[in-house]
Amino acid sequence: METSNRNRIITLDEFILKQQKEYTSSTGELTNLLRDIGVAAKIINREVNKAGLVNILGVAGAENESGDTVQKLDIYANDKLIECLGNSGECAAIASEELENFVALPPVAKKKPKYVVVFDPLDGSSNIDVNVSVGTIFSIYRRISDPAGPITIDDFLQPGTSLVAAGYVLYGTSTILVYTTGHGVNGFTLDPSIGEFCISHRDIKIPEDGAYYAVNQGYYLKFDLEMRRYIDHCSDMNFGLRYIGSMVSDIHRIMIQGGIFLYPHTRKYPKGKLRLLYECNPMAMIVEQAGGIAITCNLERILDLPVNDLHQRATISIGSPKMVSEMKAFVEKYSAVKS
Ligand code: P6P
Repeated sequence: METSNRNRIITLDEFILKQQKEYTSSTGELTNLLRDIGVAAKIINREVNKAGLVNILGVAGAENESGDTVQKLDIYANDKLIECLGNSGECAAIASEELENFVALPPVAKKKPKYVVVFDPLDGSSNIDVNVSVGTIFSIYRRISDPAGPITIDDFLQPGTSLVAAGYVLYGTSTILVYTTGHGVNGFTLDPSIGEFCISHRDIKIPEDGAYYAVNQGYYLKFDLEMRRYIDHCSDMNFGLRYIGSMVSDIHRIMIQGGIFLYPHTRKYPKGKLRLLYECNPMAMIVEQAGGIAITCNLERILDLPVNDLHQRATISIGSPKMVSEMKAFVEKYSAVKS
């Protein structure tokens, strides 16, 4: 009896290789890089799942470049990503939300790496000690500096439109890796019994509309008029407020169920809290590839924003096209009134 091909296990590695063959331009380096990230995700997942049992809970004491208190698991995830990205020799350098500056990786014999990788190793890490989902966010640029010379900061200060790939790993009720190389978005769920990420969400398309909004309601009175009026609209429409304080978790829910995620500017974060390089750009590429919209609260497209600093912040409104368009209408109406 012929088994249905559609239901057979397709691992992340097999899928990446298949995608490589479909795009003649790729010569295997990106495949190796994505595989390195998959290995790091499995290792981080193992530690996240037992964080309560070993002495990696709690705060490491330091503050990272963004002023967030660093959790021990942040550091572990950061170090594992760097270690795994050094395996195939396809990554020339990394920039991490946990580190002040970029780090060039040691060369691997005969390799001339043409990519740099940017990551937030454990986003939402304040949730670790209370057993709420956290995530890893990664994105990949081609290096633009002279291949014969050293990596420069310009290799990282590229707009989101230059991204080659972006993805996230959500360490939740199950562990899922979602990524895009610009040809749609696919999700792979980790099967611990075989230690493989297996395809579970093919060609993800974000719902056109939604009934959930994600914003830190506690800052309502600190938002500008137009954002308060849009949030009032969400409440008038009886939309559900879902906010986990972990961007990967909030965005993944929106990718599946539809909705909008907002982080406007506040007095504490006049330029917005979220980091353009480590959080906003990768999430914007993924959401746009799934048919959604990602703009700032001043209505600029996230992926078009010039990147001037590794730890640059941005405001963000991202999610279902219909909801982001409605938010846009409120900004156009009320910010005009305000000015
Ligand atoms: P707030 C986590 O620190 C993070 O960078 C995102 O994952 C999350 O969406 C946001 O900040 C939460 O910020 O100010 O609402 O606690």
